[in-house]
Amino acid sequence: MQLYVFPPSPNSLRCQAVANQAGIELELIPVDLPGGAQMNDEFVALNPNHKIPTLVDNDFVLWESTAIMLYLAQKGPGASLISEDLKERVTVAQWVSWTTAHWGPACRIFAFENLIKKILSIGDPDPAELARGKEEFALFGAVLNDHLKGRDTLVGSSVSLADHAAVSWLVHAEAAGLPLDGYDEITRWSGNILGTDAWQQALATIPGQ
Ligand SMILES: N[C@@H](CCC(=O)N[C@@H](CS)C(=O)NCC(=O)O)C(=O)O
Repeated sequence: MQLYVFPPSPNSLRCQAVANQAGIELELIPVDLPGGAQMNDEFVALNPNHKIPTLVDNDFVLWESTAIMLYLAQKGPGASLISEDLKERVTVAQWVSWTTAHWGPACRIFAFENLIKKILSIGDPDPAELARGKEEFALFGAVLNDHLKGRDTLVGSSVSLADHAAVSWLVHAEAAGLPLDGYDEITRWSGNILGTDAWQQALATIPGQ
């Protein structure tokens, strides 16, 4: 299986972490996003949204990181990442959806303003956007922090797609300037999840790591 990635992207890394936990070896194909390689005809034919990650499994093509995680979680020879318990399964879906709808967008404001703008040399952080980010982060960070009290994982007792999805936004927490002071439960949990072999192997694929 080939996974088209932009190595530092949280959306790529979460898929890689799931593949590692599921025991799937992926061939990683880097796509030069700053150079515009995602607009090449060959790539757009795979993903008309021109976005990574994109998975190719022989003649099957899949895009959207949450769908790719779900596929990899059920395809691997390793322990299944999908709980047999219906309520656990839908609660995982709840946290994955929440990450897509709320947590990711809140974190992305900081990543864009403090990190991506610098990398692409497209101007200084916009204080109004950072203020909006702080409001969003306060709202959704509190939800995550409160839920994690007394827990090591978001759902059940093993690391699930919920943890992989939500933690991916914390990979660049320091460089993005995420306002994590006081969110001790998030810091504890993310340190543990990002310290797992599955995440360490994924993070090792970022050039310069
Ligand atoms: N909802 C998508 C988001 C994917 C996404 O935003 N990918 C970005 C990099 S993190 C991208 O490929 N951007 C290139 C472009 O939009 O041209 C997913 O979860 O896979």
